Amino acid sequence: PRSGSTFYERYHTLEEIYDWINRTAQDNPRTVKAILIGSSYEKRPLYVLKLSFNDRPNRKAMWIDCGIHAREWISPAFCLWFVHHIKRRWWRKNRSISKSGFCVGVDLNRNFDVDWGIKGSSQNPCEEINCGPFPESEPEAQAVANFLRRHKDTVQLYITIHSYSQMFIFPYSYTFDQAENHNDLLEMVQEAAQRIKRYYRNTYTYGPGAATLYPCSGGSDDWAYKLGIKYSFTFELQDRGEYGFLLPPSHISGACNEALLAVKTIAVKVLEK
Ligand code: ING
Ligand code: ZN
Repeated sequence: PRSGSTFYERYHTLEEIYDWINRTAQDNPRTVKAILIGSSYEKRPLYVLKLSFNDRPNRKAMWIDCGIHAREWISPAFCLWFVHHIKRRWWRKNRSISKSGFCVGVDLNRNFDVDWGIKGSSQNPCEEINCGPFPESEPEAQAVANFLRRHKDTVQLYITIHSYSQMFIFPYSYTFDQAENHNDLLEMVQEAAQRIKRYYRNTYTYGPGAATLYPCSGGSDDWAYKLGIKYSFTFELQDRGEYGFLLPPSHISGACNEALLAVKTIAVKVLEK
């Protein structure tokens, strides 16, 4: 192999490709599935790699096959290239390498020290919602937590921006208990959503995380709230699933202007408290 070339810039033996199929499916259990569809004339397994964001039924699909003709080496190389390209765009976690060295990435929004590792998260480093080996194990989560600990008397409002689904979430996500200032928080996001509706004709839903989205622990907004930042929010920006994570550039200004209006609305209300 040419030195300096990556795995995807080389040709591979069938054994190497089988290893790659297994590894790719194991590393991306939610988005990549290996499905055995039969075997070759010489009894070697034939796999389909199914790529998807989630398992919503009746989604449109595309089929690509590579290597129908044995001597056309670039063809299977393209299939590996394609899967690599697609799954990189779908990455969610950070890039830390687990102790076993097998899978990459911790979900930073499960790594905060609030009911860590209990709900909606996984200890398995191969999972998309892996909470890491212990709370704040990740440098990114630790840096944010350290900064906020140092400045918790100054910072009155915490907002973490995600996508997608057009939602304003506030604590708690780790429990169904109501936050002590639940009514204030509700009033703030309600006002934000109403103004977005009025100015931009777009719908945002809102409420406490566990009840509105799903119960899960280790999230940064719950952590910041328990640190003492009484106004703590997760924004889920556009859209509601049409483009999902791959929001086209032409939608950036619309999405940001809506979020801006929400930030302003909430910030003004916090100042009034
Ligand atoms: N959503 C958040 C997630 O990390 C969330 C939802 C909010 C979880 C608050 C925990 C606390 O799953 C996205 N889009 O990542
Ligand atoms: Zn997110």
